[in-house]
Parts: sequence; C-alpha cells; structure tokens
Amino acid sequence: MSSPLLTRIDHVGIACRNLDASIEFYETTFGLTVAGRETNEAQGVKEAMLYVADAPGGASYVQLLEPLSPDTPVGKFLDNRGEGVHHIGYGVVDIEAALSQLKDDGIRLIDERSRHGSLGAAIAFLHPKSVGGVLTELVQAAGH
Ligand code: V0V
Ligand code: CO
Repeated sequence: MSSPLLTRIDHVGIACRNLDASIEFYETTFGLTVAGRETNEAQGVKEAMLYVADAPGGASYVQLLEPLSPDTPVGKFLDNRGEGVHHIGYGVVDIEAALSQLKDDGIRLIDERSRHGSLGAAIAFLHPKSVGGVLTELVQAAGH
C-alpha cells in the first residue's frame, strides 16, 4: 500500500466574529496557549494558532479566524452559516507533490500552488465541493 498523503491533523479552522474574545475563551476554558498570531491580507483574516499537541512532521493546533471584511472567505461564511468549524488543515510531507497528485485524481484545487500560511507554513486549499462539503487545507509546516 502507498503511504498516506495526509500525515496529521495540523489544525481545525474556526470562524469567529471576535478574535480576542475567542482566544480568551480557548485559553480559559481549555487551557490552550497562543503559539502565533498573524494578519494574512491575502486570505482576508486575522488569525491565531493555539497549540494542542506535537504530531508527526509538526504539531496540531486550533486556528481561530476573524475576517478582515465581509467580502472574504471567512466573512461570507459567517454571514451564511454563523460561527463554527470553517476548515480542516491536514499535514502533508510535500505540498507541491500532493497538489499534483490530487489534481491528477480530479480533485478541484482552489490553489494550484502553495501559498503563505500561519507559523511560516506552506498551505493550499481544496474545494469543499470535491471533498464531501469540507473545505480542506494542505499544510507543510515550516522547516519540514
Ligand atoms: C463556502 N462553502 C463551504 C465553505 N465556504 N463549504 C464548506 N466549508 C466552507 N468553509 C460552500 C457554500 O456553502 C456554497 O455551497 C459554496 O461553497 C459557495 O460558497 P460561497 O459563499 O459563494 O463562497 P465562494 O464560492 O466565494 O468561496 C468558497 C471558497 C472560498 C471555499 C472557494 O471560501 C475559498 O477560496 N476558501 C479558501 C481560502 C480561505 O478560506 N481562507 C481563510 C482561511 P452551496 O450553497 O453552493 O451548496 S486562511 C487559513 O486557514 C490560513 C492562513 C492558514 O491556515 O494558515
Ligand atoms: Co487554516
């Protein structure tokens, strides 16, 4: 059998209206700690990564996402569905190779090439219509 394309759950992305309030909730309720915060203009978000555990090829996190404006992926999601799980980010060993394999398999790619993600990772999204309604992100962690 070939080795799995996905090697860990890197993060669960959660859409929220107020990043500071959501961070406070995850810190006080679950005892998590912020590993990094960033404004990503290209993705239209202010986000924070809260460390959960070490995992093969990286770690796993909760990613809290506040939109920079209504006309962004997370802004539209909040309007349509409200706060909640927005996407799952999976670890991969080689993101460009994974994208090329998935494209050959007929999976609809949102990103043909990897882009800049949180904590210095390379990221790329697969369309939810190709993945059973789940917005799916590939993540190659920095230094891996
Ligand atoms: C929209 N849809 C979703 C969805 N967002 N389905 C599952 N999960 C989501 N998060 C469905 C929606 O219900 C519609 O289905 C259809 O897709 C079209 O929705 P729309 O509101 O018209 O939105 P679009 O088509 O303008 O954009 C949807 C996509 C967009 C997925 C293409 O959100 C996108 O490009 N996302 C990738 C970038 C992203 O999400 N960045 C923020 C995270 P029906 O009604 O037609 O059935 S940034 C991040 O994670 C970072 C930086 C990181 O991890 O490092
Ligand atoms: Co993400």
